Amino acid sequence: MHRFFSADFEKTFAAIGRERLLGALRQMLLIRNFEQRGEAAYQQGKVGGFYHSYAGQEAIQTACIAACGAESWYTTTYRCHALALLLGASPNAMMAELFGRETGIAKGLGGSMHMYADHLLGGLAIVGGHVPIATGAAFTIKYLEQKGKASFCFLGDGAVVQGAVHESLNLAALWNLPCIYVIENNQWGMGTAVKRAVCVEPIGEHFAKAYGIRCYTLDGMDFFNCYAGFQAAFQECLESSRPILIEAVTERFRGHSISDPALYRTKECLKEAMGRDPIFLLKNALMKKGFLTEEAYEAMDKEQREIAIASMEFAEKSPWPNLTALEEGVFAPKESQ
Ligand SMILES: Cc1ncc(C[n+]2csc(CCOP(=O)(O)OP(=O)(O)O)c2C)c(N)n1
Repeated sequence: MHRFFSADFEKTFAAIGRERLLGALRQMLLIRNFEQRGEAAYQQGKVGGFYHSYAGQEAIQTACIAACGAESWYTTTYRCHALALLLGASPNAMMAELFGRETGIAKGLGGSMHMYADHLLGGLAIVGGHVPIATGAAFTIKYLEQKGKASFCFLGDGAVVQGAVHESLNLAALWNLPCIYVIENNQWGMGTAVKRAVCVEPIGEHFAKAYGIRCYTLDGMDFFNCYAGFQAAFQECLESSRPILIEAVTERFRGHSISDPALYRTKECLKEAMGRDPIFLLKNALMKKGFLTEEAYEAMDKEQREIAIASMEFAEKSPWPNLTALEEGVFAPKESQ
């Protein structure tokens, strides 16, 4: 059983305030609309490579940035569209990246799994492989004695049994590094249920205990629980300069990637998860408090949908990279003669 971080809803609500809550809802709607349009473009054959949607998980990273700011270092997996948007990447450049165009965030050469932004070290596709990078960023913060910063590392439940993850946790605990590891437990690693892949449950609590660090377990569908948990964890990390493990329990609404019909998950299971859609939970909380009307919500959703549609038009009109760009940014020592 997961024991969620206990936070006072009223206090959290009041502390964040109306404008920032509406801002968070707007960001979550941008992420959802961007993912829906990106997937549609993929279905039309306009996007190559893989595509992993963040739909369903929006509350976690949105709350993290809202509570902890954008000055820390961030690292995540191939499911990286949301974090890039939240850290300020332009929807136009991101859609152009999906379309493989020169105006894309990685000049059209990286694609869906390699989005970047200020303070976002990647968009990295090797499962667990990005965790040592985040640990290195935490080392830098400590070495340079930078204040008010931590290194946030998002990883999936499927990554937690990788060796690199455990070496990272051990070193971070041993060297007191300000690293916050966030396991986004969306119940599945591709088509494998977490219970069939990881020998202990809850993952966060058990693993944190093994490395002598603190764990926060968050309800990943609830923006308020995530906000309060991230805020407390960040504060604790800065004060103690100790790593922290967070497990955010969530559910992805789409298959692992776009080509996965997710036949391993029953319709009832998905329906139940979608009944706790993080966007609707936040919307309903705001409406209950009289901060939002149905009309205002519709207008906000439309505005974000239009941003996503405009990004597709921008991408479509953008030029393809020059073929010679294929050799740019590639490190290859010259063969000795
Ligand atoms: C080292 C390595 N092994 C296998 C893969 C293939 N792979 C890609 S995603 C994935 C599942 C990861 O699941 P999880 O960590 O739970 O993240 P989620 O996709 O659920 O966000 C696997 C096995 C890979 N990319 N890297």
